[in-house]
Amino acid sequence: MAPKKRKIRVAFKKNRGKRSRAGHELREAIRQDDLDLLTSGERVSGKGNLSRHRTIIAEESEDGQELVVELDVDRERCLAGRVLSIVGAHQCRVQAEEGTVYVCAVRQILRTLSQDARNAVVAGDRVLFEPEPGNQGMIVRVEPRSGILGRGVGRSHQLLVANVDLAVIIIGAVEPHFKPNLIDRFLVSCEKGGVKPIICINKCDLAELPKLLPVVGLYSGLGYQTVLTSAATGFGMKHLADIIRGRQTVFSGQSGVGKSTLLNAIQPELGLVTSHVSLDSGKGRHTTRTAILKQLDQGGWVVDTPGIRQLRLWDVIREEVEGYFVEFRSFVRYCKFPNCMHVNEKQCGIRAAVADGLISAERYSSYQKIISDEIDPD
Ligand SMILES: Nc1nc2c(ncn2[C@@H]2O[C@H](COP(=O)(O)OP(=O)(O)OP(=O)(O)O)[C@@H](O)[C@H]2O)c(=O)[nH]1
Ligand SMILES: [Mg+2]
Ligand SMILES: [Zn+2]
Repeated sequence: MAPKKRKIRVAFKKNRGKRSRAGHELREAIRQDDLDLLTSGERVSGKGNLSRHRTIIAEESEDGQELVVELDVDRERCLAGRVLSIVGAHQCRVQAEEGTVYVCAVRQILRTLSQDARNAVVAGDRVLFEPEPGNQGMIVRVEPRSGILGRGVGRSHQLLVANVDLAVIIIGAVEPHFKPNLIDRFLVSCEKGGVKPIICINKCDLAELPKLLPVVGLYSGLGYQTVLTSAATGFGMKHLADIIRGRQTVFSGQSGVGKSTLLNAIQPELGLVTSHVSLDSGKGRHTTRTAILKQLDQGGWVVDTPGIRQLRLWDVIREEVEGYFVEFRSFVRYCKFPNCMHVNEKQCGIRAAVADGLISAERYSSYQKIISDEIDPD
């Protein structure tokens, strides 16, 4: 379905005081776009700080989550490009279609309209920008996104990457110790964001393969492709390279699992910085600090992301979580209550299936933690 176009009115603060708060108020103002706000022109509304309104044309994404503004964009002057990475608070590196990389600022109104200024532009975004001398530029439009990965941070939402079609969730065969709950959260997040997930167990040179079979069996049994690799020995690397060829991929997982090392092994010229896992804690050191998009010689591109400890799901309501646990689907029909949350209700098909070993106890435990918003400690 084509995105809906509609007019909305945006309130501009006369005096930009505290920025984050202002962004919130502006967003609220946008939500009130009922009919009486659909008149064009500027006027003084008498609403104190929120005093200037302008009518703009915006496209809304299908889920109503995003607004893409078409405000006096002079397409003749613009180049199309893709955001490679964010630099500092308000700038990003953008690669134009012909290959040149520009350092671009982001037009204020795009920051105002995004639900959180940090999400105005993310790695993977397709943008239009006005080039300026010295390979600089100004982003004036962000194209509607598909295939996103994001997470909750505090009370807001942080987009990690946009326009990916494949997420490789990397876990370590040894340290850092992998957390099944984190994998399950990634899987939910991918399903929600329209991204196909696969699981990659790296550092297989350090592990006894038979010990990994239960994890491989569990996830491949659920239909998630699972690959075993060692960036150190090259084991499984061709397979992984083949999987990401020609695709728009994001590598995600805990710090220290080898995301950057795997990409360097696939294409050494990428020269991504890597670092040892701390011997004391068995944790990575958060070597990769920001999401970086890289073109692959074999076709396609990949975004290397910073390791994350936890993944708080965003915009996922309790009732929809069961739908993201694929193996629950055939058992919910045995629940007595149609609104069963599968926690302590009587005659629950899911709990019966767990008791019978038909659903894995780890997966059920992940489900419970997700619906109670319980995050594993580091
Ligand atoms: N033995 C072994 N070590 C590996 C392998 N892959 C990565 N490493 C090592 O693991 C450490 C962490 O690798 P990185 O690539 O920096 O990990 P990362 O996932 O990018 O970590 P962040 O950028 O912090 O998120 C480095 O010392 C790598 O050499 C592997 O397959 N086997
Ligand atoms: Mg890294
Ligand atoms: Zn139930």
